[in-house]
Parts: sequence; C-alpha cells; structure tokens
Amino acid sequence: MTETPASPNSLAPQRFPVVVVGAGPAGLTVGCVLRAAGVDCLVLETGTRKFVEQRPRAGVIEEPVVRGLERRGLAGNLLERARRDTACEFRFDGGRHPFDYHELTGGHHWVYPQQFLVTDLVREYADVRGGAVRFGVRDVRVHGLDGDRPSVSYVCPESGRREVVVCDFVAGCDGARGVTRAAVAGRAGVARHDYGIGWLALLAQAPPSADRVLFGCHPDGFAGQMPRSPEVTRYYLQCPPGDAPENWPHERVWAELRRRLGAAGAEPLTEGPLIEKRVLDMHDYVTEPMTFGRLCLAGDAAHLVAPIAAKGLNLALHDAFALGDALVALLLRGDEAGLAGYSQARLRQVWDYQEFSQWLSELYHGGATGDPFRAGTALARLRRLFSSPAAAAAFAERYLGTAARY
Ligand code: RFL
Repeated sequence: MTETPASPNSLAPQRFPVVVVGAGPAGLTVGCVLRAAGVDCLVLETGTRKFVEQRPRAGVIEEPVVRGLERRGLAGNLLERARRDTACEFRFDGGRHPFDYHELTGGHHWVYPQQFLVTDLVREYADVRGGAVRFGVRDVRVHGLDGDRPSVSYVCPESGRREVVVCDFVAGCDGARGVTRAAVAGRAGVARHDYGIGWLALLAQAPPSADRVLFGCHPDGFAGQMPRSPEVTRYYLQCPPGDAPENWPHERVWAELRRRLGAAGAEPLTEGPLIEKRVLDMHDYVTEPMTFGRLCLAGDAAHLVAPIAAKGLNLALHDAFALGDALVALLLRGDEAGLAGYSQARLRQVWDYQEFSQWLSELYHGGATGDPFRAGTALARLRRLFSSPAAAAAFAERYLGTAARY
C-alpha cells in the first residue's frame, strides 16, 4: 500500500467524503451518482478535459447499461443520438452469415462513441451537478488506505505544489495504467491471460462499409468492422503481438480488410484515410478482491477485458453504478451491505465476461492458428450459431449482456 508522506510544501488538506481517481467512464459515473445524492466528491484526472472528451475507444453499449444510465439521468444525449444495432454479420468460408439477434431475442445494442459519453458525463458531473474536478493533475498518490482517514495527494498543475485531500473512501477508476491498481500490487491477487495475438485497431474517416458489425473469421486472421458514426468507422485486423503500426501502410490495411472481410455478394468496403492506427496486445486481467480497506477499484483499474467481446466499457459502467450506489447507501444511511458485497458481486459478472471473451476469441482466431484441429473446432463453433437455435440464443444473450443477474 502506498504510504508516501504528504510533502512539506502542501497546503492545509482539503476534505471530501470521496475522492475519485480518474475521469473516464467509470470515475465520472461514480461522481454523477454521488452528486445526485448530494454526496461531495473530488474527481482527479491526469489528462485535460479536452483529452478525455476526445479519446476514441469503445462504442458498443449494452441495453442494460443504457437503462442504468437512464435511471441515473445520464442517458439524455445517448438516447437521442445513438444508433440501435439489431444484427451483426459473420463472414467465413467466403460467405455472409447475418445474425439477427433482435429477431431472436427482441434485444439490441447501442452504438455511441465512448468520447461522446465521456463528454456527456463530464458536463453532467461538473457543469450540471456541480461536482469538483481537477484536470491535468500530476503524480497522484494514495495514502493510508487501511485506516479510516485515507488521503490522496497530487501535484497541482498551476502551482506545482503537492495538495492533499483527506477522505473517507477512494474510488480507484484510473484505468489499466493508473496508480490505484499499482497501490495494491503485491496484496491483490491478479489473474492474467494473454491471447498471444495482436489487433491493429484502426479508425477510418469513412462511413461504415455495412450498417452492422462485421466479424471476418479468415485463415489469414480476424478482421472486424464496427460502425461508430456516419463519418467514422472502426476496423480491426489481427496481427502479431508487438507488431508496429508502421508495418501497416494504408494500402496494406485496405488490402487485408478487403481479403478478410470479403464474401460473396458483399458490398465493397468504403475506404478512407486512417486517422488512428495502434496495435493492442490482447490480454485480460482480473484483480481480486476489488476493495482494499478504503480503496474500491472500478472499471479497467480492477479488470481488463480485451476488446474482443466489446465488454470493457460495459463492465466499467456496471461497476460504477454498483459502487456509486453502495457509497451513497453507506455515507447517507450507514448501510454497509452494498459496499461489503461490492467486490464479490461484481466479480461474478467480470468472470462471466472474461469467459465469453475467451470463447469468442477461439471462434474469431482459431481458423488462423495454422493448427488444423483448432481451425476445425472454430468452424464447428461458427456453424453451430447458424444451425442450433439454442446455441444462437446462448450467444445472443451473452453478446447483448442480458444473460443473467449477477
Ligand atoms: P479509462 O477509460 O481508461 O479511464 C481512466 C481515466 O483515468 C485517467 N488516469 C488517471 N487519473 C488520475 N491519476 C492517475 N494516476 C491516472 N492514470 C490514469 C486516464 O487519463 C483516464 O481518463 O477507464 P474506465 O473508466 O475504467 O473505462 C474503461 C473503458 O475505457 C474500456 O474498458 C473500454 O474502452 C474498452 N473497449 C471497449 N469496451 C466496450 O464495452 N465496448 C467496445 O466497443 C470497446 N471497444 C475498447 C474498445 C478499448 C479499446 N482500447 C483502446 C483498449 C476499443 C478499443 C480500441
């Protein structure tokens, strides 16, 4: 546990019931839930407001998450502007295989770029609900998490001075590379899984090539298309882990996408300039438990699920609802049950989604392993989705996040 003493040049400590570290989707949602109940909190963020509002990442949001946002007054813009997706399409064996999950289950997905959601949440938290936030802070440290008066300190970007904030609880929402996860290293159990593959994550300045998510399961590697907005489309290409984006010039990217997403009767891809190009080494981790004394982790700070199943943002928001509600119950009503059960309850869904990600990974990538046995079983897994209604329904409820209560 980090126990750095506050530096001598700090001012008199500020005091907030909750300090939230990180202004991503998880942190801002926790902040909004707290502010709606009248609980004061301070959100600390290393990036600028512009940076967090413009960082493109996820885009596929589950219906139960959207309803959770709506119940907390956080879905106004999303419900007005987001697209509803009712089907996806697998491409394999040279053919198109549409999968209409709406027809099957009545359910749908929402497509709303993460940066739009973060922009909505920042505005709601800071401008509407009057929540305190400091952007651009440096060298954030957490102190005294095992006692009942933890604190968080940071270097103020304007004064260069270390400021100290004393609190009752720290919400660790600072993502995969944050300080709160690091603060419990050595104490937490960390389970990690490496897929041994990379994904070249691309954003193209171009309308979607198809009006639905495409999954290309090809012997040369997986390729995906995820519509984001009428102007911008996300694509993925499986590549070796650690590959360099420079190895993927414009022509090579589009040639591979054409090959791996190609299918009889498919419309040609709508090409455009590539405005983001980065390699993600696909891995997952889970930190157990998710609470340590007065520190509660949420979102990617607690667990990472590779973007294979588009679940990371969804899990982060599920965590944030549960953590925000639990903190409100404890701080306003002295009800400890929610916080006491937070970690165990959240980990059930986290593990369920990790397992789904592994299952889906084999379906996407098995055909490109060079191992004829894995290629055969991956193809069987794909075909079963289109031959067994029970298998199709099981996939749909996990894909849509409607599988079960956790
Ligand atoms: P975030 O979004 O990383 O936010 C953490 C915030 O903390 C700040 N920070 C700190 N602040 C204070 N002190 C420190 N020491 C700090 N260190 C960091 C950071 O600047 C940042 O603002 O975590 P959060 O809130 O847990 O949200 C998690 C999601 O962002 C993530 O799981 C998803 O983006 C994953 N993901 C997807 N998830 C989905 O559910 N559906 C998708 O379609 C989907 N697509 C994706 C994705 C992730 C991707 N990448 C880049 C990994 C597509 C991609 C390409």
